Amino acid sequence: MRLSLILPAFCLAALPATVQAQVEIHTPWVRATVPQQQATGAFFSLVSPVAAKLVAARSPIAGRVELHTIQIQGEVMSMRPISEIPLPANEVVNLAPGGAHLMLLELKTSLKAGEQAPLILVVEDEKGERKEYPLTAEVRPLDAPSPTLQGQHEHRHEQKN
Ligand SMILES: [Cu+2]
Repeated sequence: MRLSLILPAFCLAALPATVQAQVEIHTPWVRATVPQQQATGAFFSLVSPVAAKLVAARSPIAGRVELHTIQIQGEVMSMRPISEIPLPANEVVNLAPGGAHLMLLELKTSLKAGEQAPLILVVEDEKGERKEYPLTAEVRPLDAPSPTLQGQHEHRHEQKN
């Protein structure tokens, strides 16, 4: 008998790891820059079918890319590099303004809204195996609101970077 696999329309579909351990990456975008700006943030949502972690990223348009988290102390918000971002199995992990994000540093070009920016994400599973995910992120205006996935509530803090 043939089993039919019905996938929900949204992206929380969990396929067995043996069949498909592909991390889904949704709505990748980077914030546009002004001339001379050296750094900008990259944002997206991730869903991994198995427990994994985002451990690195790189881009041909940036000298280096860091994983950042936001710390808020009183009125002051600051960014701090972190070594990894956990991806619990089948959970939507949002990298969004005001929270964890990628920081593209030492930019080699300015980014205008509507352009495309290449990014490569490196995800490591629990066995320590790494897989790379090349993607293309849309450059959005400096004041772009962050998209949310599945109507999830999101706290947003304005960030200038
Ligand atoms: Cu940052």
